Amino acid sequence: CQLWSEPGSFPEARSSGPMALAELYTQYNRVWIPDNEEVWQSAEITKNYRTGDHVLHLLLEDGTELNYPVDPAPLPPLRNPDILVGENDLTALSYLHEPAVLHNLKVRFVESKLIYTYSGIILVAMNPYKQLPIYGDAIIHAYSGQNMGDMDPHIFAVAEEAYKQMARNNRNQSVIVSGESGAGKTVSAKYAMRYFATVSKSNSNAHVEDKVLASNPITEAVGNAKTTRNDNSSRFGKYTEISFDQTHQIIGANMRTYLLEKSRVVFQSENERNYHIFYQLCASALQPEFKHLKLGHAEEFNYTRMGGNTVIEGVDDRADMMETQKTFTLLGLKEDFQMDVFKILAAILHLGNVQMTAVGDEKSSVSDKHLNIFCELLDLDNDKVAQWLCHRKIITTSETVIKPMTKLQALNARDALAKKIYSHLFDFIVERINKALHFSGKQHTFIGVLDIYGFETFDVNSFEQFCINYANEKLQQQFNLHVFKLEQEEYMKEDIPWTLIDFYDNQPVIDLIEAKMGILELLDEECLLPQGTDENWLQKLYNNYINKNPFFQKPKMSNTSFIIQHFADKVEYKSEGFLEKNRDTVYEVLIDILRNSTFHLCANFFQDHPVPISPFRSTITVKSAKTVVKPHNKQFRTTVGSKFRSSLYLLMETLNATTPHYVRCIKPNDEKLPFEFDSKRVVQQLRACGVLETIRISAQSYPSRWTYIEFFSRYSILMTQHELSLIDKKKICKTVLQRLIQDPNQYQFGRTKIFFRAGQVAYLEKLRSDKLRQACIVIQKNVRSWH
Ligand code: AOV
Ligand code: MG
Repeated sequence: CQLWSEPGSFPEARSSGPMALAELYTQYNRVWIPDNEEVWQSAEITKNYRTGDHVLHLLLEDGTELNYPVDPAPLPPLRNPDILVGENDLTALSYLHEPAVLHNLKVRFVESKLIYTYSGIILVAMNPYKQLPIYGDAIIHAYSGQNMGDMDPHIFAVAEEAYKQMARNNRNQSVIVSGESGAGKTVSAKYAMRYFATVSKSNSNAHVEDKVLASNPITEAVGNAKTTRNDNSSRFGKYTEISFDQTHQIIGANMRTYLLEKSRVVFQSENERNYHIFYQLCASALQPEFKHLKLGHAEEFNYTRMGGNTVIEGVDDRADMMETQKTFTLLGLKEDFQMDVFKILAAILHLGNVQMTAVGDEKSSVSDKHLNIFCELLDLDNDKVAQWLCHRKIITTSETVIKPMTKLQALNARDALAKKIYSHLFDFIVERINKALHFSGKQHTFIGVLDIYGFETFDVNSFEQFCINYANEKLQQQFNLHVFKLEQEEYMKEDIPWTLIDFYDNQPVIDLIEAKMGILELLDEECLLPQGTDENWLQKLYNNYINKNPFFQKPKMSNTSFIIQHFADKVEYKSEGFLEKNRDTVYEVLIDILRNSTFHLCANFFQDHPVPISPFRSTITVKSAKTVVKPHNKQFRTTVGSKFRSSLYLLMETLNATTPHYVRCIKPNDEKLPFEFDSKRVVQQLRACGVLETIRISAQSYPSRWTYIEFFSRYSILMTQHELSLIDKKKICKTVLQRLIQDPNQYQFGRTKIFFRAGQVAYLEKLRSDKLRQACIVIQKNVRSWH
């Protein structure tokens, strides 16, 4: 099955059958031809095409005439009749292909300022980059209780559909939001959550909806950051399950997070920032309650100033800090608990400022005021930390050796420690929010909202992109299978014989990544070898897959990368750093020191079985943590890749047990300009996020579905007097259609609807307009003869 990813290509199966094709290339009909700037441009046919002609005679919109070569090249895609343009459901288009979809979205977005469009079961959401007055409570109430098809497409319509189906079928639902960075996933997910909170306000459990919504600003403070693509980019995936009781009122929520981008804690590219919370804290450094953290301006810390710009236009970090504190309080997290969190964050910033000094080529040393503050904040022994930041312990079967580290190694050890502490803090905060949203009653059903990172491809792609794209492969498969199942159900409902649809199954790519002897397993194996290297691992990949797996390639010009043919695009990954990122190890001795801290929160991060601390209590009793015996810590054995694989597996299991609703966000331009439509960028995303793939599945089956009544009223002009005299209208439709379209494979008669293959409705439209034109000519002639 061919992927529809090359620009300008479109398999014929997606337009009409060959019979209808040639017949439709007649004068005045319009086609789409590839265009360098706009991806596709419209052109009118100036001369009827006959099978065997080598060119198609076209007139471009700027008045240029063009002989467009076609044989053996395929005929260009046909443009839909104008009656279909601007449709709020893309699958209502008769010609289902890329230019049709693109044009329709553009007309709606640019001319009508409509950001939402359906594509079958998907809601396509274009980011307007402008506040629109379409999200108020009045609009929520307008959508509440309505049917999806009766209202304009909207995120609230999708939310309503999920809510209604949950209530009607007593079944769990999911709203799955995807799209590339900056496309509007987080905003959409929040609107969906607000919808649920508003329509299901509970009377008894005060503020529970407020608490559920409050989880967003907190996770954004610790998990979002400014990137070059998005000032508020989520650097983790999130699935929030909102729980409802029997009366469909919210009773609580629970959230699961996926793979936080840890590297950001210690490194930010130019013009990017670390996590928002650090800047919020620095902006509050002079407040009396934060004085003991010994912080200052974000410019003073390595971990916050690296991107070169510590402020975001339009963002007030100090005000946001007050908001963060307020939200923590709303969630019931007391002030001294909050202060513990801030202490850890401050400690990380001080750790980042710890300078190492090279002692000769082999050794390094450290003594620094920031190290003192770090140790003071986390209650650690200064000398021990200084010693183990610059040395490591190597345990062999016969002996234990203490080896000095070079300055670079010591800096890496410092950064690894900072990342580890932060990721524990992140998990801990999520856990506490979950506790705050926990409920005592019985959950009847839930609606899950998934806001995950979209498919990514950069100039240089590493382990992070590999994981993100793997997650997207899994989601795409979940989606394909679902669409396929729905089609099947619709056919059964309409008593239509089941025709096999050839749909794109990405299982082979998923196998390449996660199956036995797949990329992840080979990576884990290499990580276990003491002498394992990125190069050796890559060599194993080459040996195993080159010329054996069609989804794996070696780039021609590189020996350090590999290419995967993802469903959305080919991506080249650089192997450097995969092992280290997958292992994610910190020197065990440093961990031991932290584990034995008397600062309970910090010590608990590193226990296998943490001692419970109540965030709701205002005093924390400190049991001597020194007595804790070091357990065998399995956590350091599980690799990041295998953990991610298991979490995705669980996510898929959850999603599959719910009724899914899909939202695909599109970023219309890279400049964040309001209502600006960059066709190239939009097409790229439509290809990557599966919108075109659904269209393709639709196009291969019966994309157009008309009820008998609809068909009768629109096409009665094509019916003969004799046909119209029959009583049974359904029978008339059948007779007429059999006469008009000879190939019985182009349509199916269902119980209530007629199902058409792609292009057939356009063909009927052409017959209809020809007939109307003839009728006009006859009328004109008659009028003339009267004069
Ligand atoms: P993302 O979640 O998809 O990116 P966001 O939801 O953070 O993207 O959206 C990025 C920005 O686009 C927002 O901060 C808003 O300024 C704007 N925006 C998005 N949707 C709307 C809307 N419906 N109305 C008005 N403005 C909007 V990422 O998390 O980076 O993958 O990682
Ligand atoms: Mg986001």
